[in-house]
Amino acid sequence: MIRLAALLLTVVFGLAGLPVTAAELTVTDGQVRVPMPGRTVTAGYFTINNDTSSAVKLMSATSAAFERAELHQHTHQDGVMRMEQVTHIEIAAKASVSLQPGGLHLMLFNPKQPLLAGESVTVTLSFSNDQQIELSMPLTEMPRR
Ligand SMILES: [Cu+2]
Repeated sequence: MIRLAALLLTVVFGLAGLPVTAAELTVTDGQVRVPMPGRTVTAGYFTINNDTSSAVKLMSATSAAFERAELHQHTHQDGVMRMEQVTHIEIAAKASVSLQPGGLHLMLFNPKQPLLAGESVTVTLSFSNDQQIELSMPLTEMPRR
């Protein structure tokens, strides 16, 4: 009976679009930048929330909209901003990691289709616990300076 009530609660929260408060891995605030004109590389950003009691690693990402996707980190070296590929991104138990401009990001190479602001692309994230999360990420314009 308790289990049924919990299940019903989950369904109700799910329908209402509110976060389901189960111990799990979730990804929020996903977005992919529209590439600058003439560029074939762009970046994606999102936040991984690890509500489980173990550390989890994001191992890789794929998107049917791009030829290749890599996990990258920005670094400052001698005053120059560089970026390098990382093998994984670890999210500690009960912690969140945000991929954001100037930090960790998803690097996306060679779009296979025109990318227009307002549309979205699907990205699949693979984690070390064998979980895969598929996300629809909206395409957003690069903020103007
Ligand atoms: Cu990069």
